[in-house]
Amino acid sequence: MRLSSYFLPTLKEDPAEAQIMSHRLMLRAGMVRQASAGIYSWLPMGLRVLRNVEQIVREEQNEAGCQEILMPTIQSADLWRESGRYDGYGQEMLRIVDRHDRDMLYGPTNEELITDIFRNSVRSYRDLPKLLYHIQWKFRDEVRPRFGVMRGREFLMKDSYSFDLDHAAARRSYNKMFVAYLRTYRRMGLKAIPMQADAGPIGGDLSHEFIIQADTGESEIYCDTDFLNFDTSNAEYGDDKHIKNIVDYYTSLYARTDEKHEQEVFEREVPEIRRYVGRGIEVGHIFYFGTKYSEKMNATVTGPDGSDIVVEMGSYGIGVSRLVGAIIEAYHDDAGIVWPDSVAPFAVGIINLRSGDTACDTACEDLYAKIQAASIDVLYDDRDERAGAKFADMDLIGVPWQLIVGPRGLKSGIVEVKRRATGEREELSLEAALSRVLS
Ligand code: 5CA
Repeated sequence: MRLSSYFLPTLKEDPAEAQIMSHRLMLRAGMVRQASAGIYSWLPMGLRVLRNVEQIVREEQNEAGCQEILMPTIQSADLWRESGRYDGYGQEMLRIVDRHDRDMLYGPTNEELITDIFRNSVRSYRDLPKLLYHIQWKFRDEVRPRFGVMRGREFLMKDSYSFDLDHAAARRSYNKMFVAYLRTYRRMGLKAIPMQADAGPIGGDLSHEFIIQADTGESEIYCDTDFLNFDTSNAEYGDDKHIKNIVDYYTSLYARTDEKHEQEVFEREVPEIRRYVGRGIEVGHIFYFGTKYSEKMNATVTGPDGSDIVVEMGSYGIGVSRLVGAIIEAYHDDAGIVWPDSVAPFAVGIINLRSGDTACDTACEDLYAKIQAASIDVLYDDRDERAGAKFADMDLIGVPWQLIVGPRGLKSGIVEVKRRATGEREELSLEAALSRVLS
């Protein structure tokens, strides 16, 4: 992509309405624009990152044996009346009446709809277990939408649903998703700590939130400091026992959100110097709620002896759009965003220090063509701008590798390669610079 024709409306000044860094940077880097309170349009740069995050989530769900579907955003109120949640959900639900006077709603979550799909299509215990997910926009009319995409009203969520024959099998599905979550966040360069959490309006008695420690986070957290530095590199799949061991390990230390916090247990289990009380961002939430929906909605399968068995369910959410903000909270510096390679909107940026100069233009065009030919996303700053402005913009948008091409270096066949994360610079030949960013 050539920056001269790219739709990238960056801002020089910090927007007044943004209270936290990720929100400021998303606006300044031209990633999103607010459409109305808590509702955002994603511009090209923002959408690239959103899609990258979404793709990691998708790959890890697929790897866990979860199958992708796509349910609509608009649902019928009747299903929610069956589960008993239509009235209970309160003002957070956006209720809509269609032209035939039918009550509809913009889905805040999909337990009812997926249970309906299941009960109409699955008959036998032999078809279990089933794990299904979709990545779809949700709407929750939050009282206080804030911090940009962190607490939006419309937001992108990955939600999975498991169907099992009994409690033990449902627990296996829960454990598998637990490991999938550790792997998913790891790929984004994040440490998301699983914490015992309240199940709220989704229900059930077993639930974990995955939380990234951040002073600007909205969740109040209490945990063992050993957890803040934990390493999830051994969170891998294996047989059921192996997976259970991993879950046991990552839940062995005290880690709870405020609703589940018990000061007395905290003090008993965690030595004083290791007691962390702070804040975090909830990037995922998983629930086991057994037969809460399947019983009311009559989702049963025929068991081995011919009797009807009410299926056991769980649901598993990841805040895809929130993650974009959360990653920026974790990865930024004074100059702007510092994208981890796995989610970066472009892998490489080329800065032409003197657009219009034949040697610079030729070298940049050559690098640009070769990087594109290697199927690597590259952003070429070919604008007629001052070098300082180009450096500032490339740092602001956080592209991980920068190739800086100027007339002086080119005289001796050299370009500069800068790593955004460390600020390290190397002077290399064009060939060596290419192989550095392509490797
Ligand atoms: N049905 C269940 C799991 S599939 C569910 O809805 N869970 S949830 O309510 O915890 O939401 C899942 C995730 O969506 C949360 O962990 C959070 O990361 C994200 N999320 C929730 N509300 C918002 C919001 N208002 N703005 C942005 N992300 C949100």
